[in-house]
Amino acid sequence: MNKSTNQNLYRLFQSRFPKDIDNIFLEHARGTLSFADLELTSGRYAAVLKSSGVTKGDRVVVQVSKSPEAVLLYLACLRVGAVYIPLNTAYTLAEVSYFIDDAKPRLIVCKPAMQEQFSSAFASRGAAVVLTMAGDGTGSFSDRALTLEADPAVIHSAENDLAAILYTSGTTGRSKGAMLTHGNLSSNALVLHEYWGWEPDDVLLHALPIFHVHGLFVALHCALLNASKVVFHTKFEADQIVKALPHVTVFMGVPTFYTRLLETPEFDLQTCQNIRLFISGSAPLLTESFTAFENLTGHKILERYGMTEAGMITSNPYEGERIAGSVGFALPGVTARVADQNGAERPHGEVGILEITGANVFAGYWQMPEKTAEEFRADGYFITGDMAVMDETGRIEIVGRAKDLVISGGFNVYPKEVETIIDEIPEVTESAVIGVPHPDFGEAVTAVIVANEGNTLGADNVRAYLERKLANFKQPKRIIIVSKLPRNAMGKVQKKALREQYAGIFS
Ligand code: MLC
Ligand code: AMP
Repeated sequence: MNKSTNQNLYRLFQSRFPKDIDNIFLEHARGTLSFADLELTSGRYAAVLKSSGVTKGDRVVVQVSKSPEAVLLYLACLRVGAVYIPLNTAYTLAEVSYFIDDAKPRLIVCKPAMQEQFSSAFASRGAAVVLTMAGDGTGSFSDRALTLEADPAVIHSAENDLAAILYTSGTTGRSKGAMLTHGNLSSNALVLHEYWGWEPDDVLLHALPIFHVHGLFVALHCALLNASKVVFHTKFEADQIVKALPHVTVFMGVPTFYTRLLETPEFDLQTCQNIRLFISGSAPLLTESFTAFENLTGHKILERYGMTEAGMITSNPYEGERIAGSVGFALPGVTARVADQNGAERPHGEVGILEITGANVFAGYWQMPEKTAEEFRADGYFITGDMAVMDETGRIEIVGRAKDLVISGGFNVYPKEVETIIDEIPEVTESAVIGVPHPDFGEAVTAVIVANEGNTLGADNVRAYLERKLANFKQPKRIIIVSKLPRNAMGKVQKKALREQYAGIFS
């Protein structure tokens, strides 16, 4: 590729705009937004960013409700070369503070209700500006946009320039910012668009959050590359999705979306009459769900596998066989191997850790060169931390995780982070947080706690403490107080034994 050409991801989207720029891009609860609107308003938003002092490489932290305007804000950040940092809307002020300290943004965009708290908490931290954006798009950000001319520019970006930082929690309990470049995002989007056979008339139904890879990059980027219309729901509500599905051709979701659809009486063959492709990812899709879905609708859900640090890594084939329990093959441009603890390749059919290379693999963790080095092999392979088996044809199955991680409804929860906060409670001696099978969320965060001797610590006390400190989806769905935790001969808590003991509590 010619290094002098502009590798800005927004440029790529522009190159795919439809011939008729008045075609609809987003159809949402308040109306529609055309590609012409996208270009103009993201240009206005770019002008707001610039007038707020944001220049290339500056971080912009965004914690706002899902809305069409929030999508335009992301695109505006691309246009000015800012580094977009979306945060889960459930994060508490305590959690957000960590990200602000770490990322040192030039600008924060938050919900209007949070403006006062954010301004007073972060003013001293050198974040120059706090602007607001509500779920209906109003707020000081769009007020300012109304006073400015659209800036038509798309800043020149190299492949390696940062486009976004997405925070992922870590096994140490400390979040790491995965740095994603324009090149990472473009290459993955182009591959997925091709691999999943996007067709000119495709319409995407979008119900995922837009602060994670799945909803923000995978879904939106494919639609933008295809100049497709996106039917945009601000959250997943099964009854609303059932009504919308007959009018679209592509749907993407986490496994919980599919189990909830299967439980909705109105969801049937008719609902799916125009669907070309159902895609699932972010957590394992149970074979029972895959089969029940096929029996009801005739559709084999296409399961793919990915992660924040690398976007999409593997996918079941669009044209070939989609197999339940398998995540398919390494995507074109991705090389995958199953390795032992030292990075040596394991024979086909044997379990090991999945390691990958490719243009999709991130540029490292923000200001954590040592952590970054730990997660890469000397030959450049990134260690995913997922346990996998590969057969002789290259087909991959994810069979477990080497990292201590719970995935609940598609959101990652690192037990260490929850344990650290529980252990702050003076009446707690120690705790172990585990994931337990859950019919709706796949896994549910469960805390097993030992209280100090003679103490009457109750689950309610723990809950009240955690509420202030942790996002709601990280809070234990069950708190169990015990007299001691099982340990092995080395004194290490045996989480496997706990997972087995409590495996049935939600069934
Ligand atoms: C909500 N709640 C959850 C939860 N989501 N609890 C555990 N796990 C979750 N995922 C809790 C809330 O805390 C609240 O608790 C109650 O459920 C109702 O909240 P809600 O907001 O009304 O929930 P709901 O809308 O039903 O949300 C469930 C969901 C949502 C499954 C629709 O979690 C969701 O959209 N998940 C998608 C996650 C996602 O996009 N992952 C992609 C990551 S990218 P209480 O106690 O207050 O009532 C990635 C890479 C890749 O992993 O490969 O894609
Ligand atoms: P995140 O860090 O939020 O991007 O989550 C990435 C993790 O989600 C991966 O490392 C896997 O553990 C898990 N994951 C994503 N897709 C799948 C899938 N299809 N099957 C099993 N696990 C998955």
